[in-house]
Amino acid sequence: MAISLSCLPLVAMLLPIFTHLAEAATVTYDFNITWVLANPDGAFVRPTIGINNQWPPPIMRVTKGDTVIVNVENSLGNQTTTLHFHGLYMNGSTHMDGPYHVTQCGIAPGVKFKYNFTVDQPGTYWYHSHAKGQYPDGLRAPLIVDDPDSPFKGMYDEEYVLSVSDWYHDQMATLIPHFINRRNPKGAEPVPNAALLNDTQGLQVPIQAGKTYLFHMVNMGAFAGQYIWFEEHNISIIEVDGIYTEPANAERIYLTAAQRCSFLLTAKNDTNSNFPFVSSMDTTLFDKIPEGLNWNVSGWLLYDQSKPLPDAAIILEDSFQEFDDYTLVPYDKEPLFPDPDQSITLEVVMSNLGDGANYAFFNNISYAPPIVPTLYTVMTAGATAANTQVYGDYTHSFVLGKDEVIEIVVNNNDPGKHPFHLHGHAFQAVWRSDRDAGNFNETALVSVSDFPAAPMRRDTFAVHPNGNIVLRFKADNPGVWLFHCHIEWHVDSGLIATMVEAPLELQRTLSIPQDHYDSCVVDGTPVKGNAAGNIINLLDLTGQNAPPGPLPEGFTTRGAVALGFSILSAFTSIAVISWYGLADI
Ligand SMILES: *[C@@H]1O[C@H](CO)[C@@H](O)[C@H](O)[C@H]1NC(C)=O
Ligand SMILES: *[C@@H]1O[C@H](CO)[C@@H](O)[C@H](O)[C@H]1NC(C)=O
Ligand SMILES: *[C@@H]1O[C@H](CO)[C@@H](O)[C@H](O)[C@H]1NC(C)=O
Ligand SMILES: *[C@@H]1O[C@H](CO)[C@@H](O)[C@H](O)[C@H]1NC(C)=O
Ligand SMILES: *[C@@H]1O[C@H](CO)[C@@H](O)[C@H](O)[C@H]1NC(C)=O
Ligand SMILES: *[C@@H]1O[C@H](CO)[C@@H](O)[C@H](O)[C@H]1NC(C)=O
Ligand SMILES: *[C@@H]1O[C@H](CO)[C@@H](O)[C@H](O)[C@H]1NC(C)=O
Ligand SMILES: *[C@@H]1O[C@H](CO)[C@@H](O)[C@H](O)[C@H]1NC(C)=O
Ligand SMILES: *[C@@H]1O[C@H](CO)[C@@H](O)[C@H](O)[C@H]1NC(C)=O
Ligand SMILES: *[C@@H]1O[C@H](CO)[C@@H](O)[C@H](O)[C@H]1NC(C)=O
Ligand SMILES: [Cu+2]
Repeated sequence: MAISLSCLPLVAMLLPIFTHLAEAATVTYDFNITWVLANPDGAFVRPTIGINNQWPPPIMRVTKGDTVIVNVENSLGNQTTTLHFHGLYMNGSTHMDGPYHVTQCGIAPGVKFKYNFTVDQPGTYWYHSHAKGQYPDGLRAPLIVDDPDSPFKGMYDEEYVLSVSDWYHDQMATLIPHFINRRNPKGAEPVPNAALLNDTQGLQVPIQAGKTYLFHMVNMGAFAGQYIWFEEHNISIIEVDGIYTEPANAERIYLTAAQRCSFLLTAKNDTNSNFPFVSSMDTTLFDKIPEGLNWNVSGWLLYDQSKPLPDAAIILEDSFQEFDDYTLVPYDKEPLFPDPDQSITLEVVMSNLGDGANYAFFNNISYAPPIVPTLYTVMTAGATAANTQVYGDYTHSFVLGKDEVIEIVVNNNDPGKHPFHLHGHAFQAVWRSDRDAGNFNETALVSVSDFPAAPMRRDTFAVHPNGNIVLRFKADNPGVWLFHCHIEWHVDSGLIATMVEAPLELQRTLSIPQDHYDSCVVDGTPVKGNAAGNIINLLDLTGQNAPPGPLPEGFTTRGAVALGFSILSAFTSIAVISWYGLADI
């Protein structure tokens, strides 16, 4: 293990030089997932999930066309895990996508598990745990795919990877039960304790006068969107979420949790001073700003080590020209997909269930993970796999036909922003309303020409408070793909739907390696039958996992809270068990 790890940076550096000569390479990572102590904001030492006893975890760096092997060993001792490679299409390898009880079983403590996939797309991605709300505990890092054929080759001198995130002092295993709790009936999300740039604060980035730098930025936070600006330097956006764009000038960018962006930054021609840069958490997401919170983190473009490091200026909110990612144009100008074969409308609702806690719903469904991972139901349900019922009432599954054009309309009936992410695809972002626009109403548009001719594509796109978005994609990637809000709190409280794409084709084409099934044995997870594990009657969901029942008729939230205190105290632990209890001893 030590050998391949220490070789990796070297391999990564040499690869781009040889790509034109070499066949696509196989890049192997050995990831021993372990608890380590870390103190990235300088304020609090805490147990953090690292890799090979190090934190931050390593940046993965491969070249377009490479096959990637990630040998995972879970050495956490007390938590189950999985890894998701965010933004990679996993074309032909949906079983390597990672979400817990969707495409695999949990990787229990002591278990080894191999991810094996080919990367055929360039750009800026990240990998993170996709189990039990776990990644904010540290198990997340950038994943960069170098592109020998980039249209922007030659337009920059150096590259930097730069992550941004929020940071909590408490562990998710502590915070989630406080969040999903009858004592928090409005569902106020825990507010981060700090913001980090590259998993630290006060980062110094060496800059040489006159050079142009390509920055790969990733927001790998749990919750907060971030505004990022470099004092007295504009940037030129050239890629978002793996999709090249026509270069777009910006004074300041906004990245929601899970979004990425590459941009060019041209250095000044002199070294007279160093310049602060700032990442500032979007405090409109927070119910309440805790006393003393510093929601900013800054670093410096370091032109000259001997010169002072000035404090970041206090910038007035309206002094920036706002940049809107909906206006970006993809470099390849892929035209707007035609009218959809299937249109799915999802309304975002926050409401209380019978335990008095606050849950997130698409329409009337708050997600609960199935007993049998959805992909394994696809593989064992025969012709019934084309019937959404087999996936249960709480996975919120939609069956998509091969190569259909799919439209997803999200109507946000909530006063918060939500960044929506689709696995397995980059979608066309064909429409985004302003805040408070209410539901999408196609007939109220002047015509379809209100949609861009070549819409921006990305894999994570925010809907404004009480507004709406419309997304389109082509179902050309057989697999089981989640669609969910990427605020990890809302994943925990159920804001998830499941796209089951071309299930019968999957049955014919996919073969799942034995170690995946072996992990299920340790985890005690059945791998056959419907969402409830019924192999006799595939439409009988008796015993399926479910969120708590509805509020009793006539109870207001306030009433439910009082009721919760008196007689339903057991339910909170049931809700939490659906995220923790299955594998955490
Ligand atoms: C993984 O890490 C654990 C905990 O540090 C250690 O006991 C184990 O030997 C490591 N595994 C390998 C293969 O190095
Ligand atoms: C798991 O282990 C870590 C590291 O020792 C510890 O901080 C944490 O409290 C433990 N429990 C859970 C439920 O994660
Ligand atoms: C990865 O998958 C490919 C294609 O299925 C297979 O040929 C190869 O042997 C696998 N590699 C490893 C290390 O398992
Ligand atoms: C951020 O950290 C990574 C990993 O250590 C490093 O490769 C990269 O250069 C850093 N980025 C900047 C802008 O310093
Ligand atoms: C940045 O762009 C804005 C808007 O295009 C422009 O007004 C400003 O002068 C530019 N600033 C720099 C430092 O280039
Ligand atoms: C730096 O100097 C070069 C060559 O004179 C010029 O083309 C470029 O615009 C200058 N860059 C800046 C940021 O002023
Ligand atoms: C964070 O930065 C913004 C923009 O400069 C400023 O308005 C705000 O006061 C800063 N917040 C804190 C806590 O310093
Ligand atoms: C949601 O509503 C639909 C349509 O009214 C109904 O068929 C379904 O049973 C409901 N699901 C849940 C979980 O309440
Ligand atoms: C949609 O817009 C049309 C045209 O403005 C209007 O007549 C119709 O009532 C609207 N529908 C809804 C559901 O708001
Ligand atoms: C998946 O691969 C097929 C066959 O090469 C291709 O037609 C399709 O566009 C790919 N889908 C994605 C999402 O990359
Ligand atoms: Cu959300």
